[in-house]
Amino acid sequence: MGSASESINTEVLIIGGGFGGIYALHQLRDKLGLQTVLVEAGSDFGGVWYWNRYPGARVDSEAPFYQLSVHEVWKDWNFTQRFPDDAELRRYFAHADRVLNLRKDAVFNTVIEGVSWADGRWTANTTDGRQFKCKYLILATGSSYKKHYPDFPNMRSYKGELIHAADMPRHKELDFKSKRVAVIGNGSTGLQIVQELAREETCQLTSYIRTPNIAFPMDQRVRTEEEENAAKSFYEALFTASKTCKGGFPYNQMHKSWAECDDAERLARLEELWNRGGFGFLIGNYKEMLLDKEVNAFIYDFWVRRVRSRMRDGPKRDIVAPLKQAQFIGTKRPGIEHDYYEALDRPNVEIVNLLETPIQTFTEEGIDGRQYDMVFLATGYDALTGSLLDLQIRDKNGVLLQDKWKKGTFTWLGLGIDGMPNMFMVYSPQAPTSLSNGPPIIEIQVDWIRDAIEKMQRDNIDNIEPRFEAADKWRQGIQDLNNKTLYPLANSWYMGANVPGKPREQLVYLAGVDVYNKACREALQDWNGFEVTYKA
Ligand code: NA7
Repeated sequence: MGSASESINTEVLIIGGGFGGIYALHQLRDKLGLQTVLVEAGSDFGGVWYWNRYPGARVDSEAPFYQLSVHEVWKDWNFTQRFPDDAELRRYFAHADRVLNLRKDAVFNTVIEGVSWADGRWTANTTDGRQFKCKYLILATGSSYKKHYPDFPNMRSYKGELIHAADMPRHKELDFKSKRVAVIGNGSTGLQIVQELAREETCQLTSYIRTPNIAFPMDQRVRTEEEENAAKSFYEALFTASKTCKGGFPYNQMHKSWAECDDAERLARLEELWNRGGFGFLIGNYKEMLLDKEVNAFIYDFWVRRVRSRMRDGPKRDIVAPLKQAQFIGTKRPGIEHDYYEALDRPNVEIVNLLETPIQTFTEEGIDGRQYDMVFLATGYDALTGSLLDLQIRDKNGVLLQDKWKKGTFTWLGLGIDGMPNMFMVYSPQAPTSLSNGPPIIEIQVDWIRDAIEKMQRDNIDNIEPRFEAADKWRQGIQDLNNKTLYPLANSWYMGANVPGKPREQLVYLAGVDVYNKACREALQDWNGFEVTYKA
């Protein structure tokens, strides 16, 4: 649907076609019966899985928890790997689209730029001159949409293939045989690219590393159809547990504190978590890990010994797994790896330690005198807030969001912004978002939005709008809790520290999915923190 120069009126406009957008479309259209339109910049659904097609791309959150809890969707869908790859996730989105009949209300290849509110309606302009008008606006623009391109000198003079990992060519296969490839960055993305490309022995790979990734083992394995079908009997319990625990995954909890255990018990528990693989090592670990430097050092020591035992090349080992702890484990987003450390160890892989030799300049042929056929920028995103600011959205007084948030991010419950009536965010800053599991936290937020709109309609309410005082308090609560943890000590994107000029603040709600859900639900009871306007 949709063609140039038209203006589309709808009750609900959703921006973004990832998990947040499709779940919101399903809930608001199919459960509330509202006229709903979803716009998406890409040519299909999938969100990050539409854009991320780099070699080795794979989700770090495991099946079966990384999916929507919508029965019609999960009953006939089986993931084939514990950590599905990008192509399988796109097939999942296509399945959800078919089952829920989503596409008929979606407009693809549509980038919104310029959003404003007047006379009780939002207007969203597209970059190609179209217009959407709505009463309820839902921003499901994702945490990792706006790509971060560091300002490396002369980068644009490079004549080879310069590819941000989220911008892989979609219509041609890249051939890595006998190619000289540089990968800059080793967050989750750089790790996966290096891990994958290192397998191609004729590919000469150079990994540029500034902060080593403290990655945890994946323990990847095939999920058979029998296993999936057997697990389906318990899916609902698992989905519910994901929403009622702290971390968004139904992992076992550590029932003893660090102080209650001796070293032998601590090591045994670490070993157990390590061997199971996945985020359990972070989420099911001692909570003191992210609170106490000594506990963190103990766990780092456990980590570094395991990782070093997998590498033979001494200098490489000292760069990626130094015996002397240089960062607190878990305070930057850990990668989840399969054979990353073995990959780095291979003779076709070289590491440039950017702490010792930072990039001086790109040239036409490569970087600092080295020649490359391809350079991957695995340099991340202007995470959590970048995609919202890019909308060029103004509040009811005409103030741009970037001006409102110049000194810091202010939301009420991570769901709304003062001065922006009937506007709701999904997978947003100041919610558990990146320290949780995507689908359950998205469902918690969208279910809230659905219930809020239903209550508005039932109670004859025209507009709800967060109060700034509530947002200010919400932000302060997040920063206060953050200051009791080790998170502020890392230059992470959780802290907004990866993008020059971005305010340094904790962007993720840290108290847990369970507490977050409770706070949101309480506010819904009496509209606490909202200005409410009833219909005349
Ligand atoms: P991340 O996690 O932001 O990682 C970006 C990487 O790029 C990281 O290693 C950075 O090093 C490096 N980087 C960024 N800017 C520079 C400059 N200027 N110089 C050198 N190195 C740089 O992004 P990902 O795409 O890996 O992951 C994003 C999320 O997607 C991930 O967390 C999951 O949620 C999925 P640094 O650590 O800043 O020293």
